[in-house]
Amino acid sequence: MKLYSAPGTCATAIHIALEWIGKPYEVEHLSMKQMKEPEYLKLNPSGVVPTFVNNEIPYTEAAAILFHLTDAFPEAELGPAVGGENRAEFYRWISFLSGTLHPYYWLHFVPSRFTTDEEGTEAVQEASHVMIDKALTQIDNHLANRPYMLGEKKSVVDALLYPMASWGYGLPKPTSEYPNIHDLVKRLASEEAVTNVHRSQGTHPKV
Ligand SMILES: N[C@@H](CCC(=O)N[C@@H](CS)C(=O)NCC(=O)O)C(=O)O
Repeated sequence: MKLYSAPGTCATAIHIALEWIGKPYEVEHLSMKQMKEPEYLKLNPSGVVPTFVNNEIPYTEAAAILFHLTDAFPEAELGPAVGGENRAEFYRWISFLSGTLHPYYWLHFVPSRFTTDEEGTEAVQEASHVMIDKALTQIDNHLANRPYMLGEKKSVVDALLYPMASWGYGLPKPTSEYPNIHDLVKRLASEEAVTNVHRSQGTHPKV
């Protein structure tokens, strides 16, 4: 198993999931430039991370990879089983993080991609902060009466939230102002699996 990742990105979630699975894997950290090279584009035509390769089959899209790993390694209990209680919540939150929260961050990190007005990037970022706050508030409220996103049990939803909540520490309203998310990030950051991921990336927890 091989993961193509980059430090601090959403691919961190897949890296955490591989640590939780506990089987041998390798990781290659790519630069933004390497993600656009023809060899890599053959694996991931979007030119982004993550890409997960197993038995020479490349898998792309963080959400799809997390669903796949959950079903391929049931013994690792990365999420609820197909047809089981909570599976719909599992789809819901992976979709929300990947399809709603994550794109809001693009406006913050690469605002120039979302306006043709050279003077307009600051306004794009400001708009993103409003949208990110709306999504993080929803997540924080959800976590008010449960320790993990799916209830009492940790899952790859929490792994996907980890990098996205970590990005928020650099925003005008930092993640520390969402107490339940902040608490979950702290608990995950103290895990050996997450420490191993940070070591491999050469990064540190934001908490
Ligand atoms: N929809 C894709 C988005 C992946 C994505 O945006 N990855 C970012 C890192 S978090 C990236 O590689 N960005 C490089 C770029 O946009 O050029 C997924 O969920 O896998």
